[in-house]
Formats: sequence, C-alpha cells, structure tokens
Amino acid sequence: MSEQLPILYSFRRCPYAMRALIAGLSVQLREVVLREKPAQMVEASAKGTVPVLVLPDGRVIDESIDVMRFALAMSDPEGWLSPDKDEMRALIADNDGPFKHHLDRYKYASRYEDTDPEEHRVEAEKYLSALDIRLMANKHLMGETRSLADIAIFPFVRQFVNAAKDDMQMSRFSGLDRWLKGHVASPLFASVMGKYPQWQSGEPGTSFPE
Ligand SMILES: N[C@@H](CCC(=O)N[C@@H](CS)C(=O)NCC(=O)O)C(=O)O
Repeated sequence: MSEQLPILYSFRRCPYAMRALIAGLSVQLREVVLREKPAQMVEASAKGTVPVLVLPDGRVIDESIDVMRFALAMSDPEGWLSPDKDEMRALIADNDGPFKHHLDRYKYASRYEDTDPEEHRVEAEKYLSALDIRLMANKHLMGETRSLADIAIFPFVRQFVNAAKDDMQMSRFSGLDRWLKGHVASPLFASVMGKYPQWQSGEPGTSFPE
C-alpha cells in the first residue's frame, strides 16, 4: 500500500518543511540535502525548494502553505482552518514576507551585502511585538485553540528566537515566549523532528508518520 502514499521531499531543519509535515498527511518522506537536490525533486518542481509534495496522481504542490491547506482540506480534526481566513492569511503573509526577510538578514547577515543585522533584528521584533499583543490576550494567535496561523508561523519564530536569544529581551515578549515554548514542547512538534537519513534514488522513502 505504501506506493499509494504521496511523496514529500523535505529537509528537517527547514521551517517551511516543518509546517508542511505537521499538517497531518501520511507520506513517503524523502529527506533532502539542499546542496544535492535529487533530480526527481527538481523534475517535479523546478523551483528547487522544499517542501515538495507529489501526489499519487502526479499533481505537485510546491508551496508549504498550500501543502498545509491540502492536508487540512482532507482532515482537520482540530479545526485549524476554522478561524477568520483573511486574518490568518494576513498574519502568515507578514511572516513569509517581511519577517522572513528580516530573519534571514539577521541570522545570515554575511550572505548579504551591506547588511546590518541589528537593523533587521529591530524590524523582525516589530512583527513579534504584534504577535505578542495577540498572545497576551489569547493562548494562541487566533483564539484559545491552535490554528493554521500558529502552526504555519511558530517554526519561523523559533528560528529567530534561537538565533537572537542573546540579543533580544524575551521579557518584552512574555505572551510570545509562553506560546513558543508551548509549541516547541508539544508532542506535535516532536513528531516532526525525527532524524531521517538522506534519501537515495531508488528507495521509496520513509513512511511518515512511522
Ligand atoms: N515559498 C516556499 C519557500 C520554501 C523554501 O524557501 N525552502 C528553503 C529551505 S528552508 C529551500 O528549499 N531553499 C532552497 C535552497 O536552499 O537551495 C514554500 O513556502 O514552500
């Protein structure tokens, strides 16, 4: 039966891949090394980014948020798609756009010319402050239960906070701090942090979840 599962090309440390994996699909997971992208992945999606989902009928989904929406359209037991769609879309767009822009330029400043990481930390923290205001009022970004927005965003916030922990004053972000710690400690997050060997052509991949 395993050949009926979709194939997911993934990279363990990638926040986009995390959000796709966490959305609940059963897949054949193919762990990729980004500097050695498999030809099959690039044939499926010439963009050359992970995650890439290849469905048994040949359809390809190569945007992480679309993988999440596809998975949740099939099964959404906690109602992650239930909160206001436009509000969630806007929060995620701010994460994937400006916040990711500043995250990369803070964390990987030497890869960019004329970049002052501090300026980008300050800008990134403006987005985190907006999240914190929500999280002081509610347990999660869209209310008392977790939603698409929380799951799509927290892997990026985790990456920023891990990089910035000596530079940022977490006490200014107590709602965000509680929320992030909760997601990072959740069984759901643990379930996508398994280590898989690099996929080799000719192998099916690892059945996920195991
Ligand atoms: N918009 C894409 C972005 C995915 C993305 O940029 N993934 C990174 C890894 S975190 C990647 O594959 N980069 C290509 C590379 O580093 O060669 C999505 O949401 O799926």
